[in-house]
Amino acid sequence: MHIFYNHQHALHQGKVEMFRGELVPCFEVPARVDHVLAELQRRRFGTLQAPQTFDDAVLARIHSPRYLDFLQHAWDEWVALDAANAARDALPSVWPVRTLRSDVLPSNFAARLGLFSMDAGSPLTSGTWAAARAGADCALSAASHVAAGARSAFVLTRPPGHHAGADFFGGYCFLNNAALAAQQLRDQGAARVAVLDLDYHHGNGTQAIFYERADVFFASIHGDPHTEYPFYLGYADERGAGSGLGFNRNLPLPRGTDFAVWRQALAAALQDIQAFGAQALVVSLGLDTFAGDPISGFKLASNDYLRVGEDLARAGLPTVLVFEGGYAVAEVGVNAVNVLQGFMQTSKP
Ligand code: OKP
Ligand code: ZN
Repeated sequence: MHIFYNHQHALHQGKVEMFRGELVPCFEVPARVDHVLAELQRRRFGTLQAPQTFDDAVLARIHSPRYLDFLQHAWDEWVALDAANAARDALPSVWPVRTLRSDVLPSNFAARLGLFSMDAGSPLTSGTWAAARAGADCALSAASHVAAGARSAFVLTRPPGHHAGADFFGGYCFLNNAALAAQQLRDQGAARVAVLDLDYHHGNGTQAIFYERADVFFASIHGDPHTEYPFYLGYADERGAGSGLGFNRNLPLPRGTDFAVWRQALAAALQDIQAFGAQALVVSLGLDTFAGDPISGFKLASNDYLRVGEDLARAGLPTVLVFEGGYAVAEVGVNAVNVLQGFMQTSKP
């Protein structure tokens, strides 16, 4: 399996996120990807592949031009406010909720930071744009590789992507790598593409991006948003809208769910994807379903990830796997590579 590794990932290195009235150290740290890379090398698994570079026009297939423009220049604007900001992360603190306008683009930087974001837990740093941009190139390259006939590819990148919408960041995500990969598969000839989101947190960004489309089916298994982030999306009654009605499937599960129950949800999601007639599959591969995850509530064990990979391979579709969450840093490498190993062993002829 070709691995599209984002060599620039560590340029994004948040210091703090807002939690219960305090700034606490970030959970989403560079070491996460370092552990996956080390485990790939330890097992001599896969071949590292340099990504191609795509122009911003390809990103604009998913993200709005005004958001891309904001993200690209945000750090310089932040430092221009106060030279001392160079040593601080930029975190939003004001948002245009119901009754407030989001069509007007204020000139005030804090106002735009809030307009283009959904929480105060996703620090924007000096290298955020460079890291996210290089990650998007990895996702697009992996999709092109699979569109050209490869059975599978893995996108090893951070920051993650599935919470990022067409025009906002949040949940540690800035550019939606899985959505970009799905769109690239469409643009390179797959008539119907499925995105399967296995991260513990609902992929609100990906769902929203494709909600009114019948050509991209979105399925997600995640912690019940009544109690789990992102709270405001991911309920079972969200089935798509307009021509996208029937092309969205959410499978929320309570905190404490174990692998036996989670695996039944996986079977249901894969069944929907087959019934849809997907020609290619993008997996948002979060490993925060692991029992030891510090911010999540499912109970999967490391060995269960081998079975996850096997189940995914049995779907028989050309597959792009995209790294998302997973915050049990010491175990995330073993868990991620277990999925890939299970997948490869089962997809071999
Ligand atoms: C990103 B991904 C923890 C608060 C959690 C946001 C979680 C984002 C998860 N103190 N806030 O889906 O893994
Ligand atoms: Zn997550």
